Amino acid sequence: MSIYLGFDSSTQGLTAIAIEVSRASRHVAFQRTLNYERDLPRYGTANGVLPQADPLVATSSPLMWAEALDRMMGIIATESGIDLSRIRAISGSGQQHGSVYLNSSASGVLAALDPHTPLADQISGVFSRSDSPIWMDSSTASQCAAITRAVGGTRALAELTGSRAFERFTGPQIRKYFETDPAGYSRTSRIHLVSSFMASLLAGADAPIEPGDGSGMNLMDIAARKWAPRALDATAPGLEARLPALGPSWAVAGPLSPYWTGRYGFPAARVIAWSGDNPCSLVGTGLVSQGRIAISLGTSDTLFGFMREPAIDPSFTGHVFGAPTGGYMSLICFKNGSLARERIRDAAGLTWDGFSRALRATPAGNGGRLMLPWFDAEITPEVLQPGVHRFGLDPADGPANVRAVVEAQMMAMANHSAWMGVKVDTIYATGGASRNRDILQVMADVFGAKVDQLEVGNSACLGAALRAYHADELAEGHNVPWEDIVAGFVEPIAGSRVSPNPEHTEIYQNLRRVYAAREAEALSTLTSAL
Ligand code: XUL
Repeated sequence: MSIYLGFDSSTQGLTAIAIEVSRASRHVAFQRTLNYERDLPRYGTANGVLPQADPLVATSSPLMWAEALDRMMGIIATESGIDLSRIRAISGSGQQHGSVYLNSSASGVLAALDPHTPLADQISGVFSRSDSPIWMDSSTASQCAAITRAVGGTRALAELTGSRAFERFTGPQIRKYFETDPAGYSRTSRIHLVSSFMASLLAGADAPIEPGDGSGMNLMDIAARKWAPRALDATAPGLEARLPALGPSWAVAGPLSPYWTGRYGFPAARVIAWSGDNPCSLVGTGLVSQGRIAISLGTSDTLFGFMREPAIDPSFTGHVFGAPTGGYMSLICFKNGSLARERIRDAAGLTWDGFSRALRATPAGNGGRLMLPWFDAEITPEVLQPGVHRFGLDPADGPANVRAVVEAQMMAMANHSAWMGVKVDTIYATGGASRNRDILQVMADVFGAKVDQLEVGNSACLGAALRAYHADELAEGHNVPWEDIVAGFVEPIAGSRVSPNPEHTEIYQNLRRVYAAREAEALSTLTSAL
């Protein structure tokens, strides 16, 4: 029996999962979360974020992340009940885009940590900047504009790096640091992502950045999986020397350093490159082959899936990241998710059961009645001025509005993911609203695909543990197919499948074109009104 550890260093806390794999069985043997605000209060974060005067700025404490890792390793060693000697490999997932700034003392300090002194006490002097900008930061609009200009425009940057410039991406954050604190930037000899920083703590040496998380920086050539000199030059001087190497997602960063073996009795297990939370979730939801996508129906609705080739979203709203399985993944976010469904439900005075009954009582295609459900400013497509648009739809007709909002959401997701060039065969539905089979029926009909409900808890963390398993086998010379890696850990809920009705799918094929035209009209009116 072998044990693999997966961590998830997320915005609000650090989670660890241990999976056991043997010929006879595979299961999650241990799982624990430390919450930064509750369990590490001395850092003063709220939900893992440091207080700021400027609402656009969001930073956190890399020292806190390190202390959480130290605490969690101690918990695994003393409270998990697992046989430490069976641990073969460790990997992790980090909140994407966040960056950690280290001075020239860092590599020496990490390589010579004393097992008798807590980690945080030893590394407090290795940071050239004590806080880390994280993905919730949106204070870099001017840096995004400057980088875009220098690289030759939005399309050029998206084609080169997989995404247009986004405020939270690491490149614009680095440029802002260089512009606002040039002395701090020049004191910085290494810039890590959250993922590669955490892996470096475990290995006691610089861990590589892998293509999954590297593609959230606006710095990596998405096709070549190498640093893109044009993007580096557009960001800050001397940047390449400050970045760790790019390596494959299954790169071994080294054995667990003597700090961990000496302090807690861990074996010298392989430390595998950590990736971002979304790329790890791709594995943790079993999206390891083309034709499967996942749709999470939550506060926002998110669609993500595996792609063989690095296609680019022509509207530049979706992201393309490297997939930790090789190949690529898309990530497309639709802001008007649960909120829009709830607004319509409340306006019609319905319960969720009533909402379902309304879906069942109305015909597929809604007799051509349409809604653009932009209750809030929308990410995909980009809508800065919120507003709900109705076509042939009486706002007072509750059941028709229920069908219109769900059809709109599903058609928008199908239309705005077509650029992936993936023939969708199966959709894994997750998130709160995925429990509603009538919503899933509309999803199946619009996409013309089977929909399975997937119960995922900690998919990023589980994905990290599965990546450790895969990389360890690979290092031993066994290239285990990804399907076999995830089998038994990631399975849809038995009996949850919803199949598409071909007649309905045909109706939606036409209606999707009408929806796209209505959307384009509304967008051009909004743009000309600005
Ligand atoms: C993805 C993104 C978030 C973070 C934090 O682009 O910004 O999903 O990875 O979870």
